[in-house]
Amino acid sequence: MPPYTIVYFPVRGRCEYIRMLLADQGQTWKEDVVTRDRWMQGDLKASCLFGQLPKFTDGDVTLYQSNAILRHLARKHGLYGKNEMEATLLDMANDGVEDLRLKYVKLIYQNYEEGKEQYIKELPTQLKPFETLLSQNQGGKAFIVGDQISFVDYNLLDLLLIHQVLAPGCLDAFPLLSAYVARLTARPKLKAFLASPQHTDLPINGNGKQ
Ligand code: GTS
Repeated sequence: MPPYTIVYFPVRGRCEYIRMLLADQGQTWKEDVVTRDRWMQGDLKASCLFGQLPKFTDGDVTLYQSNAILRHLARKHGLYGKNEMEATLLDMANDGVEDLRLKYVKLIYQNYEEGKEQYIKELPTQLKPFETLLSQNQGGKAFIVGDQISFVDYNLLDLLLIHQVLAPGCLDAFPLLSAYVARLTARPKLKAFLASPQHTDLPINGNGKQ
């Protein structure tokens, strides 16, 4: 029995970076898929701390908030940098990822038709900080921070992959980010996960927009 369970809607959404971390770290987990009908019954929502999914269980521990789940797993699996300074830089980078993810979610769920063109126009400005961060760490040849993979790498990789679907070619002007995506997605366990039906069969978002 795997110790981990992900309780979430049948989408990649805010769980795909958690799944990527688990898969790449050789962990197994159980999926408790919540259909729209089940969610609409209301009792599960009422039982969730913030009234939202994902919910994540690790043995007896129940967690909410995808970034907190990611950080919990990072602490458990040694993915939070080698020292305090690296952990601080990882927190900064993860907040940057979350800022752009929130903009993306707003576009997808609230403003897709009207906002997409402008969003894509402004995307280079949004992506540039990550190219800069990479360039400051071993010339961009390693991870987002330090010389070992961290929770932020999974979060950033997911963010970049979903933006490549929204705006194919959006990384073309960013050689370090492009190479970073190629490098990470070639990691054997991650590559296998990304090619598996567990990933490919799930829509990115809950409303069919991507
Ligand atoms: N900050 C939360 C996190 O990171 O976990 C946001 C969670 C969230 O927005 N959940 C949405 C939800 O539960 C689903 S999704 O946007 O992640 O796909 N929506 C249903 C509801 O009733 O609010």
